[in-house]
Amino acid sequence: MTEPPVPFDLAGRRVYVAGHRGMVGSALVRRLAREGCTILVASREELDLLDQAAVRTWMHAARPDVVFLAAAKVGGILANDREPAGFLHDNLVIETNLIGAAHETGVRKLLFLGSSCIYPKFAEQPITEEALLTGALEPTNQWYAIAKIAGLKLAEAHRRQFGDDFISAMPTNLYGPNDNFDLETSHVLPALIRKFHDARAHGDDRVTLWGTGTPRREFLHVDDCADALVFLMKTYSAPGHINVGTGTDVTIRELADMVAEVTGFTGRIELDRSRPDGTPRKLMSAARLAALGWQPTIGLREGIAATYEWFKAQKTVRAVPAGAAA
Ligand code: GFB
Repeated sequence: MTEPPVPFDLAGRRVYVAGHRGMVGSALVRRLAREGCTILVASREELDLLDQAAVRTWMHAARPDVVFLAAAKVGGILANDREPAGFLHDNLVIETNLIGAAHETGVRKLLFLGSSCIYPKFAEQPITEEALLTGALEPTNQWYAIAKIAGLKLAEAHRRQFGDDFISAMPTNLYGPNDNFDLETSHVLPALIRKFHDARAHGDDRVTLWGTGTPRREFLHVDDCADALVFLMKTYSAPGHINVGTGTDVTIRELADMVAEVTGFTGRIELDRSRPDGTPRKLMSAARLAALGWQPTIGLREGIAATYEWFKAQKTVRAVPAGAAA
């Protein structure tokens, strides 16, 4: 059952985007420019989100009315598998600091950003919001998943205990400008853009895919994601989290063929089966968000081409090394 829309206007509000330099945070800043609100941001040097006292002090001084909690330690399948303590600890601390300070300073509305990896490894596809906590998680990213599940539950607990209007959104795999292009710590799509681009630039005739190429993944352009998050902030106000995706998926091999075609790479694609496949599939149901009235607009081929144009136009791109906060 989908809740009736609860209009919440952002015009004239003080809107804090936590994680504004990241891929999602920077897309939110771009999208919020159209809302007639005051956008608040804090650089890592100005505010260490892992420091509870600093977060409370900053929030009391800045007094945002609205918070988009897009700050997190994020990474691809290898980074998650190699840094379990980092992914669990840092994400728990960031979310508890910000949600606690938002409550303490009377923030009117907060949106917590999770991830599709919160769902069981073998959840029935497409995955509905009700599948949460119905089965075992994918081992490689269970640490990040448990932190994100805790965050969405904390937002729900604040609504239940204090009446705080805190909501949660669970986006699928995202890609676009300001992504992380480090070949060891990134997600698959930016990694493939960089691999095919470099192979073509260096005249290499082969590119290596991790795993078997058979897992399926759903990909949403980050500008579509930011539009969905602003839509939810302006219309949704209820306990349950909402999936944010496209409702369609491709195999990793199909994705690789698409990126090869966009980058003009014509060599061979090889498989490194020593690397993990992770979850075989994690296609989410987009029905609840569609019922609220939102649809994505950027197709995958179009989005990859636009991201590649952005990538080529950068002098340097973000490459977050292992162990660093994203
Ligand atoms: O995007 P990815 O790292 O994360 O991997 P997940 C997706 C699939 O792409 C896996 C394959 O089956 C990888 O084996 N793959 C093939 C590659 N070549 C590459 C490559 O060069 N680099 C990478 N990274 N993958 C993440 C979670 O899972 O999903 C995060 O670990 C988060 O916590 C994110 O939830 C949304 O999609 O498997």
